[in-house]
Amino acid sequence: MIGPDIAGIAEKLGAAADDATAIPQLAAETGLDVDAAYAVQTALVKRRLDRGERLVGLKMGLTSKAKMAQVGVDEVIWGRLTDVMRVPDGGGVDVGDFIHPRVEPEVAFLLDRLPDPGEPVGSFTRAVRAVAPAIELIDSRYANFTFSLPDVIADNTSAAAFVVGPWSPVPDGLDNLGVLLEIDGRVAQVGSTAAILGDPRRALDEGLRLAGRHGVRLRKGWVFLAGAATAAVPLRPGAHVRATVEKLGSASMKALP
Ligand code: OOG
Ligand code: MG
Repeated sequence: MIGPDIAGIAEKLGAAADDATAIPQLAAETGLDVDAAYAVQTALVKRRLDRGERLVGLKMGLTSKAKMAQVGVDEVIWGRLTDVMRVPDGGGVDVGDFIHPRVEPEVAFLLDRLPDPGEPVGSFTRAVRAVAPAIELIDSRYANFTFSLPDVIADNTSAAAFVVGPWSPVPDGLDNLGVLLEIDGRVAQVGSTAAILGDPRRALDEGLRLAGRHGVRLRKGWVFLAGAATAAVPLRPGAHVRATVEKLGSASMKALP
């Protein structure tokens, strides 16, 4: 049997992102399963690397019930971050560069000494040098921000841009910190880091395990996004966005008018 056209699907998704134009879902029609979807993601990210982008991190998706419920997919997923996706703290994006961007509050880890493939994290403070509040801008390439599990995996888990706030040393507890997403100074989402797999440190175990299954090794110096604690909110032109995590401070960005 001839399998799905991995390169062709990656090209469609890449062009949709480049042109900021939504496409129909394609997993059902092309017979894409989860493994083939990660192969598409690899090809899609390679397309970026081939034009000079650098891998700078890994992001987890759907690590909270709020996110799973919002998109109707209930499996933890992971995707890749490149340097071009990074927006400086306080920086701006143009909504026109995206299809239907949403923002969500995240916790970022700065990776340090990681275990060998297949080994558990062991000491979190050895594996993670610092933590920071962060904002992820997600932008599904599928019409109506609607997708199946293999669809969203193939689409690099909707990754589009991210902002990392100031790094702090790892605090004693990360498992029950208040999380706030503000738009133009008004509270848009409230949550707790406990929503992230019970403790965001678990997201790193999951990331190592799930990415390791596909032969992907996390690297020292990479940024790791543990997944949003709350649902995501549409990003409108001119909006000022701030994500605050108790004890860690805030990350912010704005959308150009
Ligand atoms: C998929 C990406 C999910 C998160 O933090 O849960 C994600 C999506 O919601 O489009 O990044
Ligand atoms: Mg996210």
